[in-house]
Amino acid sequence: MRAAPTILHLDMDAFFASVEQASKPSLRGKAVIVGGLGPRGVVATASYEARAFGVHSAMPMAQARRLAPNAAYLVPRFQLYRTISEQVMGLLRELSPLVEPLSLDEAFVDLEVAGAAWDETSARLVGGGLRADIRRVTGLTGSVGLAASKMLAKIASEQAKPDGLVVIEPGTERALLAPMSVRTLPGVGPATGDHLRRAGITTVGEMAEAGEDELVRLLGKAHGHALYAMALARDERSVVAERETKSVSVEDTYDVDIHDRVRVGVEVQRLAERCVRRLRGAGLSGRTIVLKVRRYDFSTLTRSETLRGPTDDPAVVREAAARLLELVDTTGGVRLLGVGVSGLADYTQEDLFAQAAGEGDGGPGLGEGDRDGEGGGEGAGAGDVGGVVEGAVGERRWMPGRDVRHAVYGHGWVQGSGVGRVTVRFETPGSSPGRVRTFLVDDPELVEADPLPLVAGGCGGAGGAGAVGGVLA
Ligand code: TTP
Ligand code: MG
Ligand code: MG
Repeated sequence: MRAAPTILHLDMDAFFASVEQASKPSLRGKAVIVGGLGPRGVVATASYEARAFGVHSAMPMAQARRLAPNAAYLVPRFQLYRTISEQVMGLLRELSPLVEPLSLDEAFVDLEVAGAAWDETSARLVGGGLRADIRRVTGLTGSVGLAASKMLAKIASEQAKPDGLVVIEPGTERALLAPMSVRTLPGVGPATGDHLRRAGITTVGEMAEAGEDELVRLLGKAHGHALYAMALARDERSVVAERETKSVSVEDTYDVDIHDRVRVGVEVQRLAERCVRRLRGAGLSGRTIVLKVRRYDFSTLTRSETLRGPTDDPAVVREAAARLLELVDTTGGVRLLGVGVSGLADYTQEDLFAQAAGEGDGGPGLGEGDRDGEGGGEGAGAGDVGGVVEGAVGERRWMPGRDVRHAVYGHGWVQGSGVGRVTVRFETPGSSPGRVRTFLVDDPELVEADPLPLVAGGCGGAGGAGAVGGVLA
């Protein structure tokens, strides 16, 4: 392992929610929750203000609404997140050719390879400069971890959150890891974590003490060996520059073959959920769902199903995986299960509208989120957003959070809609918090618009459309 903390890990703070707060001045400092707003929707992320209520990623939206009823609930604007992600990744590539993106908001950078940093002092300078550049170019904050390995750099950025920088000095890694939960280590998921806990091992220090033989006995040869090295802070994985992702998949090997068909079904559902989380984390969707099953005798088979269009809907992937499982004989036991999605696509505007429309069907009752009259005086500025217009055939749907333009009032965003009305808050990234006005949903003066760049003069408009001028108050 190298002697200097020259592996950098960057992760943007509350990424989707921070973009929404930067776009919408009235939401700054407020609880903001981004995700699917339909009946089966889940939270993509929550602003730090919303996390104080216990809301977090992957939580069912209905539960979030109970915990934080006054938060702003918004649908994601992937196109804009992707544009900002590209700006951030561009800044990382200015530091080094070795940049390994892990998702839209996260990447490893090897600072040593291009001579950007060689010791702690130079690494700190680069990390601090990067954070300043990210703020200047995107208006957002990201947290930076610096260490001598990928594992520790990622732990460091987690410790730095939000809006910070942490360096783990080489030589201090083991002492730092010792009291941490085994779940901190890459490769220790809930199942392995439970397994270790039943053996009385809950911290990394206890893992190291247990010794390699014991871990191999508990977890199998490959896994036990690898995790023992991680527990000793030995992580030699190098930063691998971006490759084109062909598929996203997750799999689990079971220490004891699973015979119970119900349990196999539950595991497949769990893997489908995890796979979708990873897919969404990378800002992707995909058309082909793949199920992989390795049986007790090591025979391995895959079954796949191709959908009409790309999806990143956990329910759709779960259902497809369940159908595929029906095609597989699992008597005799299962050693490994995997769920993958291939045929990857970037989100397109069309997908999002299709998704939004789908979420409206059978969604919140008519009138939810309706707000009569103007709500400009309300402190939180984030009251009853949510709700989808479900009026007459052909009526337009206005999803909370989407950009709109009004012929008279300019650029704004949909705050809520229902019973034939839509409320719009007129503000832009550079303006002060704006006023809310209510219109009929079919008001001809109101049209959908592209997002505006977060930073004046930036090139951040999504879809290459950029800013349409003349709306900055
Ligand atoms: P994260 O980096 O995991 O989370 P975050 O940036 O929102 O917050 P933190 O400050 O803790 O890093 O994920 C990046 C984005 O990916 C997140 O803003 C939304 C999306 N995402 C999902 O859509 N679903 C998920 O389950 C997770 C974890 C993230
Ligand atoms: Mg993040
Ligand atoms: Mg992340």
